[in-house]
Amino acid sequence: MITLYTSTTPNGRKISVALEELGIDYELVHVDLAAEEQLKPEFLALNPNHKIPVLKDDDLVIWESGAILLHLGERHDPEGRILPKDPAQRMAAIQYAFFQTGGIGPNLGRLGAALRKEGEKNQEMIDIFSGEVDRLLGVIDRILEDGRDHLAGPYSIGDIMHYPWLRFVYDLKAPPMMTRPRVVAWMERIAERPAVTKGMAIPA
Ligand SMILES: N[C@@H](CCC(=O)N[C@@H](CS)C(=O)NCC(=O)O)C(=O)O
Repeated sequence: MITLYTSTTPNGRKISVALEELGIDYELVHVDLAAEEQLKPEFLALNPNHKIPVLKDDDLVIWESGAILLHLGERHDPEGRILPKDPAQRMAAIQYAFFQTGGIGPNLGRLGAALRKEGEKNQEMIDIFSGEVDRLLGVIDRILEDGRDHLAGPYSIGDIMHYPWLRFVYDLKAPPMMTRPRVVAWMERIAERPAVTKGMAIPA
């Protein structure tokens, strides 16, 4: 039995997108972050880092979205729908998943926090993080330059890690993305997948 502890945020949606792609039945627990449910002892017992997503797969409890996706790929993906079977593509998928956790994830996260900050904004922080997001989108553009459809070749956890975060940039029609048609086309290819539409709406 799989249980996903999640919320209406990009890190949580990585996992609902993957579960929908794999067609796995799962129970959903909506953790209300605004009400600080992640700080309650029951949740801290699952993840001492007090963050969603957390996945319970029978007796196994996993936190960190990249680790959860890797687990789903290893245990629940016989056809290689999110974790390719070809060894080189598989390692590329893992590489791009790690690339997101150290790249787009923290930089876009901190940019969002700097922009949402009440009162006087810290322009230096905004410039640093927006500059890094722009640079990272340039890296993705360069990766897609050889005509591949997805980061690792076939669709994979590498794309799933990036999509929910970059969806903000796409929806805002922000220039760092819109000036890169290859990146826009990649986002739109991912968006066309029915499992992405479904997973991005979870939890409602
Ligand atoms: N590196 C973590 C980041 C998870 C994360 O930042 N979760 C946020 C929501 S998107 C959260 O639960 N924040 C609540 C808190 O920090 O108390 C992952 O990839 O799973």
